[in-house]
Amino acid sequence: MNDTIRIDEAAGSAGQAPALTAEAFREAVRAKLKYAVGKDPSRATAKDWSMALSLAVRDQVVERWFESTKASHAGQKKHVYYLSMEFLIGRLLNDAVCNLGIEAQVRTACAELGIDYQAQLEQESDAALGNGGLGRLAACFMDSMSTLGIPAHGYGIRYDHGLFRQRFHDGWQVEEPEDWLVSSRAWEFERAEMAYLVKFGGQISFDGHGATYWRADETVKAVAYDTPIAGWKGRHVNTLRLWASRPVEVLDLGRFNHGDYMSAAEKTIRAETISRVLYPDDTTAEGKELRLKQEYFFTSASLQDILRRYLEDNDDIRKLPEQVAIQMNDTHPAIAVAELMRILADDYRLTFPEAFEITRQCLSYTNHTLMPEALERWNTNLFRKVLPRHMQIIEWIDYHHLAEVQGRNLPVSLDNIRIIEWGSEIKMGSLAFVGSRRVNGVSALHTELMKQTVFKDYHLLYPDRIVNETNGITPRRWLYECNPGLRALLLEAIGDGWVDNLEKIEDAAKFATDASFRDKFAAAKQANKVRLAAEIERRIGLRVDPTALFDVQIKRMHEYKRQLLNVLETIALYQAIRRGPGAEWTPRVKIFGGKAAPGYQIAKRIIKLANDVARVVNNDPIIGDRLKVAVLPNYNVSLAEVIIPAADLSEQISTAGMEASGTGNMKLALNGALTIGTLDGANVEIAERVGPDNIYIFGLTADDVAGLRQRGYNPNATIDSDPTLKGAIDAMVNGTFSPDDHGRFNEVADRLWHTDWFLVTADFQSYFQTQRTVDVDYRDKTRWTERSILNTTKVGWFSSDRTIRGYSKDVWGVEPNF
Ligand code: GL9
Repeated sequence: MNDTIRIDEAAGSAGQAPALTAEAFREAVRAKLKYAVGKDPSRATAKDWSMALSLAVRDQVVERWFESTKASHAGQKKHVYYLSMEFLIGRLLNDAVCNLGIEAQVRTACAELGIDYQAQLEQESDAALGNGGLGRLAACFMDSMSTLGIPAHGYGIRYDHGLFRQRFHDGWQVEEPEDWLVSSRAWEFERAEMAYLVKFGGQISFDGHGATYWRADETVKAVAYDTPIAGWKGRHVNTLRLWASRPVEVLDLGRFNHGDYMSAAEKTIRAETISRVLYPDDTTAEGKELRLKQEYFFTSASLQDILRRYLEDNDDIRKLPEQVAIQMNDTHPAIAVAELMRILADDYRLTFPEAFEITRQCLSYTNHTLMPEALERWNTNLFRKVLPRHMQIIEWIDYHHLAEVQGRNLPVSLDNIRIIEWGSEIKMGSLAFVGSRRVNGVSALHTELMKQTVFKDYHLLYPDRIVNETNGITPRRWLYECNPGLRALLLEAIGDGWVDNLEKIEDAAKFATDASFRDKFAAAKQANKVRLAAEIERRIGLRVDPTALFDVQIKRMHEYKRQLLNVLETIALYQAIRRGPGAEWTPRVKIFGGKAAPGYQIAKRIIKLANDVARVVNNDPIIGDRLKVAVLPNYNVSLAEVIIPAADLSEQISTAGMEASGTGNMKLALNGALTIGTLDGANVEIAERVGPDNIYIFGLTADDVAGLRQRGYNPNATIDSDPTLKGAIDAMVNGTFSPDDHGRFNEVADRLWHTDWFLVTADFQSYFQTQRTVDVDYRDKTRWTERSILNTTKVGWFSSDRTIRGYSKDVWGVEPNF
C-alpha cells in the first residue's frame, strides 16, 4: 500500500508537514489509548495517556520516515553511519512534536481530552544512554543529520540500564540502577528479523587455499531496535538503530528437563549481559573483558548491517567507499578497523592490502580527549582471547604500517607510532588513526593540541589527515524546545529562519540596545528563573530568590573540570559575607549538577564537600539570601532543559588544555548566560564570537599550564601568599563544614597543598577577582541584559548543523539535501 507514495511527491513535500487537525489528532490519541494501550479513558493513568499520546505522535513521524527511507534508496546517495557507544538523547515526545511543527494541534487535542500536555511530557523518562558530552553530541548530530537531509544511521547499544540514577544520602552520592525502558518503549520498533551473529573467542584455522575459519567459543545474537529521529519540519527522518544482545538459543532444554533451571538459563544471562548496562565511567577505559565485548558487539553488528544494506543496491564490494562513510565516535568502535578488514578479507576474499585500502577510505575517527588515562588500551592477552582473528589483523596492520613508514625517512620515532606497544598493549587511538581517512578534534584548540602532543608523529606522517570540526548543539532542543519564552520573543522579532540556520539569530543583535526588546528578554529569563527556583524547592527543599544571580556549573564531576575551584570560591565568598554582612553584596545562587563515576573517590568526596558547604551556608542566618548553594541530584538532559534557560552565569573553568571542547558552554551562552571561563576548549571560540566585553576570561592559558607543569608547580607558596585562598582551604579541614568528622576533607586539602595537578590554587586568585567583577556588573541590570542578548545572538555558529556541514564536506564527502 505504500506504493502509492511516489518518491517525487515525497521530495516535493519536503519542508511542509501534511495538515493535521487537532480534531484528527485527538481521535488518534483516543484510538491509541483504546487499541494500543488497552485502556478506557475513565481508567487510564497518566502513564497510559502519555503512552497513547506518544504513539499517536510516532505515527506522524513514521509517515515521513518511510518517505525518507525510500528517497535515500532511490537517490543512491552516499550514506553516513555514526558509530557511538553512547547516545544521550533524553526525552523524545516534545522533540518530535516541535520538529514536526504540530505543537498547536497537539496542545489543543490534549486540552480537549482533559490532559495537561506539560504533565504528559514529564511522564517520559530520559533515554540516558550516555555519560556526558560525548553521548549528547551524538544525539545532537542525529538531529542535525535529519535536519540537513543527510541519509544516515546512528548505531549504538540498547542498554537495559542507562547511566545510573544519582541520589544524595547525607550528602554522599549513591548510585541506583536506571530503568528507562519501563516508560520509553513508545519510540522504538523491535526488528526481531534484523539480527546478526557476533562471535567471541575460540580458534582460527586456515585451509591452505586462502580460506580462514574462525571457530568461536561464544556466539550471541544482536537484535535491532529502531528509533526514528525527525529533523526540523519533519523534512527528513533518519534511524537510530540500537543493538540488544540475545542468546542464539533461548533455552537449554536438556538441562531444564533435568531440573537444572539455573544453568539452563545461563547462556541467556551471559548473552544478555553484554547490553545490560552502560559503563558509568568517563575517566578510564573501563571494565576490561565485558567492555571489550560490548565494543566489538555493536561494531560488528553495525558493519554487517551496513554491508547488507550496501549490497542490496550494489554488487561491487570494492566500491564501498563511494557509498559508505563510517564515523567512529571516539575509540570505542575503533575495532571497526580490524572488523571491516576481517569481513572483506575472510568473507569476501579480498587481500589484506586491498581490504586495508577500502577500510581506510570508509572510516573516520573523532578524538574527544587528550587525557592519557582516557585513551583506550587493551592488553594483548585479553584481546587475543576475546578476538583472536582481530589480533592477527592488527599485527598485520602494525607491521605493514611500520614498514611503510620506515621507507619514508621522516623524523618520527617508531616507538611513538606503533599500534602494539611492547607487544603487550594495543593503543586504540593509534589503530583508529591508522585505519581512518580523516581524524578530527572537536575544537580549534583541541585539534591544535592533538597535532602537537598525542598524534604528533602521526601528524608528521599524514599531514592532511587531522582536521578540526568544532562541536555544536542543536538549536531545536536547546532553545526552541527548552526555552519557550525566548523562542516566542525571537519568532516575533526575526521570524523562524534561525531555527535551522542559527547564524541568522544575529539579526536580533541589533535589539540589544532596544529597551522594549530588552525588557521582554529579561522577563523571559526571569520566568525561567522562577521555574527553576520552583524545581530547586521541589527537589531539595531549598528556597532561593529568583532575582539573585543564578551561577551554574553543570557537567560530570571531574578534577579537571574543577568544581573544587568553584566550591573554594563559594567558601571564600561565604567567609567574606560573614565578615561584613553590611557591605553591598550581589545575591547569588550557586547551582551545581553532575554525577561522579562510581569508582572515582575524589570526585565523590567533592560532591560531599559541596553538599556540606551548602548545608552550612544555607542555614546561616547571617548570610540569608546573599548566598545560597543548590546541589541538585541526578543531573540529566531533562534537568539541563530547566537549568540552562534560567542561568545568568555559566561556569566553564577547566584547567586550560584539558577540556577538549565542552558543549554545555554553548547551550548556556545561547540561552543568554555570560560565561566565566578559562581559555580552554570551545571557550576560546565562544570568546572570539561574543567579544571580550561579553565574557569573563581568567586564569592560565594552555601554554602557561604546560610550562608551569614542566617547571614544577609549588602550590605551597601560592597558598601561603593568598589569605583568601588559605582561609578557604583551612575551613575545609577545621571542621567548619564537617563538624561530625573534621578529617573528612583532609585528603582534598592535602592534594591542593602538595601537588595540585589541576592548578586550582594557581588560578584561584584570578577566578575570585573575576567573580567580584561579575558581582558588580550584575547590579547593572540593563547592561547585563544587553550583554546577555549579545551572547544569545552571537553564538549562532555553534549550531550542530554547522558542525555536520563541516563533517559532510571535510570528512564524509556527502552533500546535505537542505
Ligand atoms: C568529551 C570531552 O571531554 C568534552 O570536552 C567534549 O565536549 C565532548 C564532546 O566532544 O567529549 N570527551 C569525553 O570522553 N567526554 C566528553 O564530554 N566524556 C563524557 O562524555 C562523559
